[in-house]
Amino acid sequence: MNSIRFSFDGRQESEDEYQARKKHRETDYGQNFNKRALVTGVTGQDGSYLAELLLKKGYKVIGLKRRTSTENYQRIEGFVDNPRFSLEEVEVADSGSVYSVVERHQPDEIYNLAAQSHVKTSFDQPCYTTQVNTIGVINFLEAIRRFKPNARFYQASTSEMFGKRVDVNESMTVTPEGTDFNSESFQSEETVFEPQSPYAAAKLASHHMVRIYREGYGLHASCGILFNHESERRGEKFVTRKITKWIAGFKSWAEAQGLDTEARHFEFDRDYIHSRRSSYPKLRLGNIEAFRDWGHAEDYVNAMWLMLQQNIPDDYVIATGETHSVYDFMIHAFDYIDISKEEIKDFFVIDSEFYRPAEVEFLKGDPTKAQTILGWETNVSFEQLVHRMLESDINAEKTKAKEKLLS
Ligand code: NAP
Ligand code: G4F
Repeated sequence: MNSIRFSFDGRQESEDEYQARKKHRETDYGQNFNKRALVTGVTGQDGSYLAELLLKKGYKVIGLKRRTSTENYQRIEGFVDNPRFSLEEVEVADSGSVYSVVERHQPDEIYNLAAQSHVKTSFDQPCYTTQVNTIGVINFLEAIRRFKPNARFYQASTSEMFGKRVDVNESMTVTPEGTDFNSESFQSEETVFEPQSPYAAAKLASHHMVRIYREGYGLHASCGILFNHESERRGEKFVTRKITKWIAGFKSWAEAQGLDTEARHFEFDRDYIHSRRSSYPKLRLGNIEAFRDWGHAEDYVNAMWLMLQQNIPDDYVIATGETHSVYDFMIHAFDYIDISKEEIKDFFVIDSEFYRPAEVEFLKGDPTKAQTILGWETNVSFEQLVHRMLESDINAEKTKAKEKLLS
């Protein structure tokens, strides 16, 4: 027989309920109950997943977003009404705005995810990219130093900082120009940085600033050197989402013609796919020979949290350790709608508009340090990532088609 106990709000509760509540209190949720986290870039891909994770763990989360003329809450609609979540407008490149939010909220943890995050855009907007991606970071480091020196800080560094560099064994760093990348090539915390874009140069400056504030002022500041991570919430201008969204749109168009997606149903010219009734623009891409180490964003935000739970701040590579070319991503994605490797060539064109003045050809991270020290691991494979993104975009197209029918 369970004895009767009273919960903190005066309700009667059984021993089982009491034990369950006690266990809950002793888990992450309970331990973090009084913790306050600031998350910049909360309306972005990573910011939205991270805020969700922190709320689940019991944090009070202050999400920071920049001012926009229209609300862009698609990624945060699942938790925007959570009583432990609040939203504030902060421009990270404006020191006054950053100082004020840190001074007022006295956060325990700050996750700085805000950035002009598109590499190609950074060639067109190098000054703006540096304002946000470098000055924005210094603003937070200064704010912490002045107003909350014991706050823990996470900076979103990137594998783009490696640029051309790969290691091929423990003792040698090489520039891979003219050499073939092979399965032995990788980047780790020890690899030399050689950024290839204004985006990467701005991020590398911040990466060094974090280290300087950590060593110089003793701040608990860590950088995650994250390799590419994607998801159903990925921005539509990044290559993976561009491909999955195009495939979903094409599938929906083909179905509306009463056809399945097999190539024999269509005629092709350079830019269009024709059915008997209408045309669909081909997928336009740049360098499909680049290799990336792609993981799922949900796994990667967990690494950010783990870094700030360590007694000693440090920098960590976060990656799957597996690399695929953009073309390989396409093969897997098109296969999902039964378009074979041999047929893909009819469905896309190479467009110089999507090439960059300088490219990062090969990324493959070695996550050993994060696995060993943080106990971090990935749960979503490359194939699952491709399928999850496609399923989500295909479902969105179905909903759109239904709404069109009803309107
Ligand atoms: P994302 O989806 O582009 O999100 C970036 C966020 O920053 C958005 O919420 C954006 O606001 C906000 N932002 C941009 N400029 C701002 C400004 N001036 N002031 C305040 N907020 C601003 O990028 P993500 O993929 O989530 O990446 C998160 C962070 O990790 C970024 O710093 C990125 O550079 C870095 N990173 C990403 C990857 C990756 O593969 N995803 C890998 C390594 C590092 P809006 O919503 O209004 O646009
Ligand atoms: O999807 P992407 O634009 O991502 P990129 O440049 O690797 O940058 C992403 O990952 C970085 C981490 O390594 C982050 F720091 C950064 O914020 C961002 O999240 O391009 C991937 C590859 C590139 O080699 C690009 O040249 O795909 C190639 N690509 C080919 N056609 C294309 C396209 N990229 C885009 N965006 N659009 C194309 O049409």
